[in-house]
Amino acid sequence: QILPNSSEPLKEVRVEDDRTGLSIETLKRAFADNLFYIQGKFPEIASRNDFYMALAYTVRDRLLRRWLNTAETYTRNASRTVAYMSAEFLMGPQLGNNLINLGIYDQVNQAMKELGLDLEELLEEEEEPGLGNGGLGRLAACYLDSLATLEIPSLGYGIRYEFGIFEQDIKDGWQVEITDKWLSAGNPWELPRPEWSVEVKLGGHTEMRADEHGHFKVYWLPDKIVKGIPYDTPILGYKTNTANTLRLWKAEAVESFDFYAFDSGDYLGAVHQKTVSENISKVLYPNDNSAQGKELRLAQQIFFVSCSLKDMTRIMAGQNVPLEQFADKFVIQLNDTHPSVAIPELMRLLIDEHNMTWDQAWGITKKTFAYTNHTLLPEALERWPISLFGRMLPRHLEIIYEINNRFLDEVRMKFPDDVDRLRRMSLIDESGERYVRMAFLACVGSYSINGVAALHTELLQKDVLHDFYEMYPEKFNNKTNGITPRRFMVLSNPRLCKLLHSKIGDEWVKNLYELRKLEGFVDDPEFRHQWRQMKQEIKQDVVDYIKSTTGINVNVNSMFDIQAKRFHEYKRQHLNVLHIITLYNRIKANPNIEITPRTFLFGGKAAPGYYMAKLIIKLINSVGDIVNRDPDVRDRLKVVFLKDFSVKFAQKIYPAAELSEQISTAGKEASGTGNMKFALNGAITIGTLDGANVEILEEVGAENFFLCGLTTEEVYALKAKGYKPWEYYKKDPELKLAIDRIASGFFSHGDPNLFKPLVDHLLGNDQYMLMADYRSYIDTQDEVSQAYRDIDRWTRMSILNVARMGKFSSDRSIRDYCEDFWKIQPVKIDLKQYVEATA
Ligand code: CR1
Repeated sequence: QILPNSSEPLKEVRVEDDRTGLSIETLKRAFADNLFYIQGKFPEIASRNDFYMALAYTVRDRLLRRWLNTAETYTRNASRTVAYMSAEFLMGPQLGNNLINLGIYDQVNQAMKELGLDLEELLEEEEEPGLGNGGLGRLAACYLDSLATLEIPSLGYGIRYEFGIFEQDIKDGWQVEITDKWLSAGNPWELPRPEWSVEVKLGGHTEMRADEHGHFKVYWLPDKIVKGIPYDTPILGYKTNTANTLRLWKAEAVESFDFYAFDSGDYLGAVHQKTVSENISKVLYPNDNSAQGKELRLAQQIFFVSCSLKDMTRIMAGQNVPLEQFADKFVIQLNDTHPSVAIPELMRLLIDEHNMTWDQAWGITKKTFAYTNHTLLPEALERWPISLFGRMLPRHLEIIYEINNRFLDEVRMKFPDDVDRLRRMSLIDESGERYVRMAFLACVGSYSINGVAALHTELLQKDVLHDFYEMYPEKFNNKTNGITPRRFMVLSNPRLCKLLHSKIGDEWVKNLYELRKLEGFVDDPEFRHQWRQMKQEIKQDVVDYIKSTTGINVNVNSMFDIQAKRFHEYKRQHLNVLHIITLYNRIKANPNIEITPRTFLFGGKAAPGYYMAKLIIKLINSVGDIVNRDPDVRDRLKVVFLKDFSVKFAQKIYPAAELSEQISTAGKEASGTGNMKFALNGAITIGTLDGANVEILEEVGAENFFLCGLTTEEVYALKAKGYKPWEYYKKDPELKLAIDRIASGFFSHGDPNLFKPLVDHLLGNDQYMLMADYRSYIDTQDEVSQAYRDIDRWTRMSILNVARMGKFSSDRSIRDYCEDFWKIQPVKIDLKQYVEATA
């Protein structure tokens, strides 16, 4: 209660139309106002960033009413809410997306034009928040967009990293990492909420003591306390009034440290403590699909999870919902195991701080959490050494032991006399150094466990989580990933949208299955012609971009063959390189050979500590240096590495793609989401039967997809029988020549050592079976080249890929989550008229 003694409600807020109006005149005035009063600049001395900021604030003003009305409605109704907990949110630039979702892109474009400014340039100016590594973080961002669009009450909870994913430069063909100072020019989209700060305990020890009633209780005496400050960003739905919240936590020192310094005179010591605290939210760990067993990483996890849970209890208190109803008020979705310490943390809060019994607390916890697994790779499954875990979270370790004891009793009851099963399923790995197995903790503490594509879920059940599937079959379910068509079509591919608009309207933006209507035009030669023309224009933009950034001349009539994703051996960018070398070798053997001209485009970052992935980047650049310069090639092949792949950059690239490379070893890519973005923009996939490729193939039809490689069963069978990569090399002359050229130093100025580790890997154990898949891949690529020469066939395939992508909207994914186990209904937001228009 803000005004406890007042019987009068607060007067309605009245602001002039400049804060809210959507007419071009009003937008211009508001822009000038923000430039003057927020940026403190007049046009003659304003930088491009000042103009960007002025526009961003103009747009933010127009979001605020929706945001506040949404919060007000949820508060009043105490609406059931999804809390999406994720260590990563790869949001991409906000301005363009907000213009699209507010439906004012064209007005703002016009307003800027009238002011002599170029909206495109201002959009370019935005530093995107790169608070994620790849698919997992971007999925979280797509889900927030769909949650808001579907009017589902939700909160995203994560970390406000001061430095996001590093910026990638390429020097002499090698990746070089530069810190990402995304906040340096200011972030107009966030609002700090210091009044909702919370404290998080770390370290120390626990003690049993009697409380005031003589009951024994556990007390945790930490040796460190850190403060979390929430920063809120509005997440507006597409053409709805719903604006949900992304709440990211920044770590700061608690004030007591300052007092301590004052008292003790240890000023430098206290300042040091301050730095230690602030370090927690300093930087995103730049690993994709591999666990980072570092103390600071665990500190990040408990930090944001504890802040978020306390925030949720604060929200409940504000809405007069008793804590007993936690699981009715919130469902917490764990985006992989990174937030899974939330399970013991909620137990601790309910038992130690709110005096519930174990059974009561466990009953609530088990009904609150749902866990999404994103990977089968063993190196990505998180486990924490007991010693480290216990040092930082002594109370949580006790709770995990107790959960484990009770859980193992349950296992014993269901599977009597099966000692090996107990060993396999224990939350504590005791095979060597002892570890806490976070995925198992997530399975035990959640009521739902889902994989991210049909094949992935099946493999989880058969393999990685098989024992848990036998124990709790009812918990398992599949939720195939999706992507938001707002960002990855409406915002990034205006040309395609215009063409779609002319034929099938715009319904597809909210209901992607509507794209099916395109099938009716596939036989219309005029439409196919327009389709090709559109693609050509987009490609020309990218040709110009490549020319201006790299100096490389790209043939706009060549096939744009793109692989853009994180660098990882299982994704096999080097298999793609073997194809490039094979084509090159064919040209060298016969310079007049008929060859379909191709431009090979690569984009993606490697984890800074992942040597082999960085070597593959170097290989691409080295092969490019030779191929691009060789006069025999006569510009029929071009290899371009596009540095610093990001969301912003991805938006430029997907629309230009004609062939999408999705060639991971079967059974390794949990889902993939880039595969969906490419196909939705009219690229045809060459891919293995892996992750969501399986479902894409199913949707678009085998005749519109280039399938290659071993299946998962074949991969397993071959491994079991004894895989000998060398044999493939010996038997296939094209493969042998390709490898030999790398090994001989042909691409490394005669140095045979540079790529030796890679060659040794491939001919040694070849964990990801490139040698086995090479021939199938090359033959399929030859079919691709053939198909590309048949312009009509290719265009039909492209149109049908777009037409049949309906399933892969993140709206469908989110609807599935809602109906299947979140059990949340949409809540309509009415826009309250705070404002009297004056214009
Ligand atoms: C998977 O590798 C999937 C995304 C999103 C990644 C990728 O195939 O599309 O998750 N997994 O579900 C991951 O980052 C830690 O695991």
